[in-house]
Amino acid sequence: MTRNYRFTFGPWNIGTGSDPFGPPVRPDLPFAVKLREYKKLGFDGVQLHDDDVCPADWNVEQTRRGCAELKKILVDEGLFAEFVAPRLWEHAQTIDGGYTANSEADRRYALDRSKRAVDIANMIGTRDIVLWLAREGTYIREAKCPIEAPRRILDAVNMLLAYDKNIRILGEMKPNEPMDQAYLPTPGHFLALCYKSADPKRCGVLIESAHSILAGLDPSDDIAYALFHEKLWSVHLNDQNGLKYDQDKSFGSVDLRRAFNTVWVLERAKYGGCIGLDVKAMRTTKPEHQVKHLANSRAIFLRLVEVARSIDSSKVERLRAERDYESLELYIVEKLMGK
Ligand code: 3MF
Ligand code: MG
Repeated sequence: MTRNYRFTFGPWNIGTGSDPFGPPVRPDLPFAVKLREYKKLGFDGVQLHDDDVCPADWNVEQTRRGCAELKKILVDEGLFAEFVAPRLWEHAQTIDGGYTANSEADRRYALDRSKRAVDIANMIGTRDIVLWLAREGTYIREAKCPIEAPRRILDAVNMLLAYDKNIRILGEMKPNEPMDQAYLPTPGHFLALCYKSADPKRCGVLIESAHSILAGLDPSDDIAYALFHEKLWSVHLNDQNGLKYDQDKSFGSVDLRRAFNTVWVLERAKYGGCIGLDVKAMRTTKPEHQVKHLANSRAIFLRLVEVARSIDSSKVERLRAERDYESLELYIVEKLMGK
């Protein structure tokens, strides 16, 4: 059963526990050490930011060497690279956003850096580029032109599609954090942009559970809508306790029924993309336990796959036909309680 799904995570998912109010509480593991954990934990592939592969200021030759080194480690470990995401939110030239910055020089930096992420993707063997548009938003709405902003994002997407005729763009939308307000806050917003792009077939989404929850939506509905468009190309499954900061809690750890909805939808659609788990360990987690949240999230996912597969669909159909949603609800909740 497990062979049906390929599991991935990013090196940022093994972290030091630092938060805006306190310093690291666990040592920072070297990337090569993290890579050795993947297979042990039952994972198959790695999600990467451009500067997880090598520093963003390296020249062409250094970058080529950095990519070759990582590629070799991936091959040796039996892993694949799922995607590369340009990290457009840490550099001084992305303070006011990447593609939507008011400064033309800063926008140029974001575009050049994104093209370089495409080069890196080619060198490590993936065609998927994820755009988490972290700072494409504002703290005050008057700061930028809200009509021009989506146009600039679209121009950037088109520029990347033209730069390499093979890559795919996956928008990972989030309504807030780090910005107060994002320009394209939900997957639906990005899907509309996909159809306006120069090559809609190569534009789709990565949907993160916590991001949908922060937008007040059920992740399974966002996921189902993207599946309807045949544009769900990756997921970041996790959980989120209400409308707070982005918590990246272990999948299913807050709302098991909501997690079940997600798995049930993916199962019904025979979703073939990777199951990315964008989860963080609690700050209280000891160093020796710092990868448990990844193993746990994967285990909860697989357990919910079993539950989804045990659902008697003829019973569901009968209860639907009778409009007996009360009994249908009890049936699902009892399944979740192990009955
Ligand atoms: C933020 C995120 C990001 C993205 C990552 C890859 C740091 O809420 O989810 O994690 O997933 O940048 O796109
Ligand atoms: Mg994410």
